[in-house]
Amino acid sequence: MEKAQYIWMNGNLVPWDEAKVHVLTHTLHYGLGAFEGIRCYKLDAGGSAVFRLREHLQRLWQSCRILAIDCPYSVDEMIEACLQTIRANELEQCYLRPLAYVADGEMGLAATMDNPVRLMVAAWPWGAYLGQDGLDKGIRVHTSSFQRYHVNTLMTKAKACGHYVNSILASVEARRAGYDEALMLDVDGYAAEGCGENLFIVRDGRVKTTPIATVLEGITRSAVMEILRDQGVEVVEERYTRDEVYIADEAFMTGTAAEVTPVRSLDDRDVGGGKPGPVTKKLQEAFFEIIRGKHPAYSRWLSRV
Ligand code: PPE
Repeated sequence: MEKAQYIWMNGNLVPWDEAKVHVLTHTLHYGLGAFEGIRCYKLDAGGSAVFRLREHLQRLWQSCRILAIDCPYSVDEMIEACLQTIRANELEQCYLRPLAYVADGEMGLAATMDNPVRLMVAAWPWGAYLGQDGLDKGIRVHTSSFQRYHVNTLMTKAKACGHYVNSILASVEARRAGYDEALMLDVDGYAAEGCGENLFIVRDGRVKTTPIATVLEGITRSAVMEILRDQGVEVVEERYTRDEVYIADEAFMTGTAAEVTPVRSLDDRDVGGGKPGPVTKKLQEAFFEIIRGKHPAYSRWLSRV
């Protein structure tokens, strides 16, 4: 990864290589902590803006609530910390990673009730998550042998560190098998989401995405739903099966890191002729214009740095 100069740690800007924690950091052992992924984009008119900054930090705050840990900063303070991190590193375009973690003190499971909760924010340049080729031509996806967790095993509304063990197992399995990404099914066998992306399909001009019960309530997902509706496209939140993806006209994944990435096949069956379809392409185009500040109607999603 491309290093930046500073990392924000509990109110201080620390040189990148010195941003360290103790090996007995509670979150490192048990995975109870929460994070966000946020993107800052260069605007066509000059300057930079963060995409849906407040929504991301609200979700971080809510993740802490779900995990029953006290977020050490308010949403407004975390917004300021993110902006400060970008400015200090003089980055025009970057990925931001705030993380709330339970620090050291006591060990044992219930120590989350007593140990201090701390916050760090890192920023670094991060290109196309699933490759530029993936963005342009679409990615090859396979159905994972790992399931998304039951809603009462780990809670899907929290973007919690430990949840990502499930995602990593699926992601590594997919890449070892020669695919770009995995589709994870929920415990009932319906299509849920990618390892780090929400999933959409298009059939007969109608767009369908998984209801939020079993998946992360993606901030890109909600933006995309709004853009599509503004384009006059019908969008529904309904469960669907893997074979409905096989016969869909188009499919695409959304996420902060993945942005809007077309899916060109699932389990070696071409989706929509094996190339990005018209609904996906039009959406992608609008999305990349919006984040560059070309559409005043969506300027409320952009926070100037
Ligand atoms: N589902 C999952 C499981 C997920 O991790 C993400 C984001 C999404 C959906 C999309 O959410 P949103 O970013 O709010 O639209 N995944 C983050 C982590 C990626 C990583 O590899 O790290 C991200 O995209 O930043």
